[in-house]
Parts: sequence; C-alpha cells; structure tokens
Amino acid sequence: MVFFRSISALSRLRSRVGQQSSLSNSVRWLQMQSSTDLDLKSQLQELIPEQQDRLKKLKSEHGKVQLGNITVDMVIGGMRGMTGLLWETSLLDADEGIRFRGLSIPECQKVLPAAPSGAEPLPEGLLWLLLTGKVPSKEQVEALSKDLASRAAVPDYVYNAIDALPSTAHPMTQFASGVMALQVQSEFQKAYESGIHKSKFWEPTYEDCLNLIARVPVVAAYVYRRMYKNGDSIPSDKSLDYGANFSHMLGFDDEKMKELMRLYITIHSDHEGGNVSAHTGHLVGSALSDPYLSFAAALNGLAGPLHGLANQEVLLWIKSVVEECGENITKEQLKEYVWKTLNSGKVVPGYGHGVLRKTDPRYVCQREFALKHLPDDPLFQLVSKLYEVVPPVLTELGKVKNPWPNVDAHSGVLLNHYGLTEARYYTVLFGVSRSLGICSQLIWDRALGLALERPKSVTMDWLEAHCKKASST
Ligand code: NMX
Ligand code: MLT
Repeated sequence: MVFFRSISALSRLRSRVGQQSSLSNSVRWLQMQSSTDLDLKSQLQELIPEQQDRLKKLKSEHGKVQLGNITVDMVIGGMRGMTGLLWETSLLDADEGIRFRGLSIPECQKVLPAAPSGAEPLPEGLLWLLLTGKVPSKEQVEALSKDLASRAAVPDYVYNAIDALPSTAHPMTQFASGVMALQVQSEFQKAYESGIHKSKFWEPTYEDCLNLIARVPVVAAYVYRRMYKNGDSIPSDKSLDYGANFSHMLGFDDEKMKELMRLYITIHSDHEGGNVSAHTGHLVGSALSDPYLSFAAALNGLAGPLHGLANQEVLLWIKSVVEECGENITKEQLKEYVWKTLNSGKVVPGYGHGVLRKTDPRYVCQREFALKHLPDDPLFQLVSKLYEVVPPVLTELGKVKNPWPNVDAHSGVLLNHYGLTEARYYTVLFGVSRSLGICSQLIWDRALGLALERPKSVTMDWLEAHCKKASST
C-alpha cells in the first residue's frame, strides 16, 4: 500500500518536474523506496561506493573543465557568483529557490510523510531525503524518529557549561556553548585518536551527526527555559516526532505550533553550501574537525545579523513599527518608516539575498501557513503590507539586487502568534534546523573524501599589478 502510494506520488512529481532539464540529475537520485530497509546507515552504506565512483569518474574525465571566470569584483565582493564548492544535499536557483535533492518545498510538502494529525513534512523525512536522495516511506521515517529519540540524552556537564554563562547572554552564545560541550562525546575524535583508516571516516561522522541532530533540540530547549521560564525544563516525550517533541520541550503543546515547528525545521534545514553557516561547517569539517566543532562554528556564523540573526531583527523591527505607528499603520506611513530605517544607515531586515532574485519560496510557504491558520493575526497583516511596500522602496534605492523578502521576513510573526514571542531566541530555532543540512553534508564530505578547503587569497598590491599587466596585453 505504502509502495503504491509512493509510486503514484512519484509519477505526479515526475510529470511536474519532467520538463526541467536541470533536474535530470536530481530525478536520477529520486527513487522511491521499494526496499523495506528501515536502517538509514545501511542505506548509506549501499549508496556510498556508487557515489565515490561517480566523483572519481567526474574528476578523471572532466577535472579540467572550466566553470567560469573569476573577476576582481568577485574577489572583492564576497565571492558572489563564484562556483567553488561541492554540496550534495541541496541546490539553489536564483529565481526558483531551494530544492532539497531536486525537490522544491511544495514538492516536499506533497511527498514527504506527515504526522498522523498533520499535513507538513516531518523533518525526519527531510533528513532521510538529504542523506540518501530518496523519499522515505512512513515506516522509514518512524524508524529514524525512534533512532533520534534514543540518541537524545544530554550529559549534565553540557547544562553546567551553559549555566556558567549569565542567563542574559545571547541565546545563540548559550546554544553554541552547549554544542561545544556536546563535543566531549565525539565518536569521530575518539576514532581518529585510535588511528581509524580514512576510508572509514564517514562512520563515526555519521554517529556524531545523528547524535548531534538528536541532542540539539534538547540543548536549545534548555536555553529557552533557562532564559524565559525560570529554568523550569520540560523533559522530552519520546512518543513524539522530532518537531513536535522540540515544540513540547519548549513548552508549546498546541497542535498547530507543532505543525509550524515541523515546517520550520524542514524549510530552514539547508540552503546549498555557500551560505555563511553551511560554508563554515563545511570549511571547519574539511580540517577533519569533528561534527560538533564544525557545527558550533557554523552556529557562530548563523548568529550574524546579515545571516540567521535577521529573523530576530525582523520581529524586533516589526514591533518597533507597531510601537511607533500602531497596528493599523497605512502603507504611506510604512513607506516612510522603511525610508527612515534606510536613511539611518540600516538594512531592512528580511529583505534581499546573496543569491535569490525572487521572493524566497520559504517565505511563500510560511505565508501560506499563515493564510491557512492565522489570517487575522495583526502582525501577519503587517507582514503582508510590508510585502507590498518594501520591494518598490528597495528598488528605488537603486543598488539592492533583490528587493524581495527572504525566509526571515516571515518566521517571527508565526512563532509570535503561538506564544513564542522572545525574538532574541529565534536564531536558535534556525540553528536547530540547520543541523540537518550541515550534518548531512558533513557525512558525505567524509564519505567522498573531500579535500581540505584552502582557497588562494591575494593582496590589493597583487590585484593592482595583475590588472595593470592584463590591461597592457
Ligand atoms: N536593506 C537595505 N539595503 C540592502 C538590503 C536591505 N534589505 N539588501 C541589500 N542592501 C544593500 C546592501 O547592503 C549593499 O549596499 P552597499 O553597496 O552600500 O554595501 C547593496 O544593497 C547591494 O547588496 P546586494 O548585492 O543586493 O546584497 P548582498 O548579496 O551584498 O547581501 C544580504 C545580501 C542578505 C546580506 C542583504 O540583502 C541584507 O543585508 N539583507 C537584510 C538582512 C537579511 O535579511 N539577512 C537574511 C538573509 C537570509 N538568511 O537567513 O541568511
Ligand atoms: C540561508 O538560508 O542560509 C540564507 O538564505 C542565506 C543564504 O543562502 O545565503
């Protein structure tokens, strides 16, 4: 029965994606499970040799094929547009947005298993997809859910490490410190110290990654309860799925909030490899630093206001609009407020992107969630008004390459609606979700034996001399 449902879902999907040639490779990957194997690690064991051969062939047959020219602008401008990383789990198209192993967000919402009472994808299913390139069955998702629940014990010294910080420390500082403390149990570090052969690196990496993914919601919930609920921690409920249990540990048992959490974790998990957090995780991992060290580093990048902290900034900014102008602000007043923000030398948080050139599909699906579950929420209505007001203003500014909203423009009002009102905490939620993408790729980094990252840097003197020489020839 599950098999037939999967097959019909696949043919629906194929008919939608069939025309898109860029997807052919991803579709090659996208095979529904006919196997009943519930063990994710043994699935990977089967896939790895095939992918190792594929990479070897690519390198030997096409290693010298050029992928573009590097310009001075790229070197000065944060390597924008420079293809320089191998990242298997997802791919971003500037107009279409993210695809996880070839699947867009609406496609994931259709084919990935949902909770019995829900409609949004279970993050465990997305994790399975990211790791294997295959859409899991309901049974496989349940097995992974149980596996993660069985790995979620967090040692006391992790809590003690967090408790050593003032409770006023930023939630991302507390969270990243907790992740660093989790590192004490790294299987990779132990295996490396005992001289493991490099062909086996991926196995302790897999254990670390699954343990890390299982434990970060517990650490994150501890930080939340410590900061905002007098340290009154809520134990995990192993009968719940990953997203629902995280919501429960935070203190939110409303079924809709659990649905939101599943969607939230799914859509924030991965955004190809060049964003600051993913790239940092990959870079640090390339030194064979274990997944805890790599992911903690990634979190520190996520904590920057131009990256993950933007979700905090958006809600604080929206609340400042309401404080100054009231909830029933007119579009004209809103436009003035946006200009005031820009003229004071600040960015409009939640708008713009380093790669995307259209509205982020992660924004769109959150908007759809709001239209379905909270259409009358006043802050949602304000977010909708901003969608009309901000893009023309940013376009008028003349230098912004993408005036459209990104993922962070919407998440805060949804969380706020269900009672998670503490904006400074929001980036921690992003961090929990991103563990799925960064860790999935780290496992493949080790399985494929990817190289130490070490790009060449140059000085301004070097650039000037090079350009002088280039213009004289
Ligand atoms: N508000 C004001 N100015 C902006 C904005 C914005 N939302 N977006 C871009 N610009 C400016 C940018 O600061 C730059 O100015 P300058 O030349 O004076 O340095 C100019 O427009 C050109 O920037 P772009 O090439 O369009 O964007 P870039 O790739 O450099 O930066 C972001 C991308 C995301 C950092 C930028 O759009 C931004 O600061 N947005 C607001 C913060 C935000 O929402 N970040 C979250 C991104 C998603 N995430 O979760 O990580
Ligand atoms: C992300 O999800 O990482 C952000 O949208 C930033 C990016 O992709 O550069």
